[in-house]
Amino acid sequence: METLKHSQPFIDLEHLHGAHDYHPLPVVLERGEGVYLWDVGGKKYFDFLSAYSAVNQGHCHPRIVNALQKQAEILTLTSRAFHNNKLGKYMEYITNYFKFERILPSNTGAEAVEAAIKITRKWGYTQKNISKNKAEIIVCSQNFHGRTSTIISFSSDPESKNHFGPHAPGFITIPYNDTEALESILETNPNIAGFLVEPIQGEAGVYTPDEDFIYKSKKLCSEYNVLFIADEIQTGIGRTGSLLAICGNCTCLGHCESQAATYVRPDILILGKAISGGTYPVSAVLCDSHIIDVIQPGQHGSTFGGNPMACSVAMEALEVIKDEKLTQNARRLGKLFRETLKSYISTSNIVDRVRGKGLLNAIVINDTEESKTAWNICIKLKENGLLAKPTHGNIIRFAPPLVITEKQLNECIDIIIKTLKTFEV
Ligand code: IF1
Repeated sequence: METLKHSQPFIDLEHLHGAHDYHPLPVVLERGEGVYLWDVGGKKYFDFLSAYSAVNQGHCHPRIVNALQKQAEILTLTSRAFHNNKLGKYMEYITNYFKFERILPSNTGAEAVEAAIKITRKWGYTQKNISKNKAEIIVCSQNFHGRTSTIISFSSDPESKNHFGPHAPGFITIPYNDTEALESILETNPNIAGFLVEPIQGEAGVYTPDEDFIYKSKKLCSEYNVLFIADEIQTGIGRTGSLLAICGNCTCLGHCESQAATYVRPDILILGKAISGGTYPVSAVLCDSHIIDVIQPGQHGSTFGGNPMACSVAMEALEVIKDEKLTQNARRLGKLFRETLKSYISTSNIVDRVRGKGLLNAIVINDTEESKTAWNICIKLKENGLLAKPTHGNIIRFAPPLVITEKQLNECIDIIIKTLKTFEV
């Protein structure tokens, strides 16, 4: 009750003056460090959401904060009307890091997805000779790619889509993880410019597809001259135990030199969130010259895209992922998390299963989507010092910062199991 007494005035102000576009857990946070968060009453929590995988490097990572502070004192924004001394270096750094020739820098994830859609459509018209305004992009049901008007046009979530029409045309939906459905469209429809897909569907409830789904989809796209567009905004940057989730089971743990058989190189890679370690909005579209050069001066842009702050912070945040071997940590501790939970689940009647990859995991609660059980479990987890939130109805996502140690993870597993046991019927 102590904590709520401190928190309520902050919650009331949000309710009184803000849009009610979220239903947050009743906690008001004021400080973060590594895997920890503190609320305004001084209570300490483990963060098991990581701001939807934007804080892979841990809250307020000293190296990233230092980069932010230093740049903030020198130059924050020039716009792209002029050059600046950070953008070229950042472009060279990130294209080498992910092994693509070029980058289009932007700010939010949805903005990068929108840019990828524009690039794909224009590539379709100018390189594949699709008739004017006839280009189509294939997407998967249960997708989440952002909340702009174009993107929600192809959402299958009524809450994201309804009452925001008229919806943008030019998208065809197939079931996720269904390469037969993909092929049946590719072999009959000459207007397909691209296939936009999440390697793991985060918001849908951490759906991990069949091992060969991404590989087979990319192969089909190559056969039918269609751009394979990977949205790694949530799954990228080490979260799933590979630098990119599309690396599949490639053992490179990032910076793929091995080009292992299962390695998939998308035609367009979309990144966001943890590019900056959660300290600044940074997103990116990465691809090669023959694709990105369909965009000529005056045909795309944004005020903040590629600003010196974003460049400085992103280079440091990506360096931290490498230096601290966070991809490898996510792979090892993710396995420990799922194996430990699986043994508890075998005896549980409240949890149906655990699924995920690396440190992007979720449990499915043995109750209906409409039930409040998952929410109530998250309220109890909060009281027990761990913050997580349901994705849909009966699914709880668990995604701690990748800097978590084995000792901290075991403490969190104990909290999770202890809490779940109080809901056993
Ligand atoms: C919300 C979800 C997660 C994303 C993928 C693009 C974007 C996101 C795969 C857009 C953003 C955020 C948005 C936030 C909650 C969160 C989310 F629940 F919405 F779906 F993580 F799963 N592609 N995801 O996950 O990036 O424009 O937000 O920078 O809108 O509620 P953004």
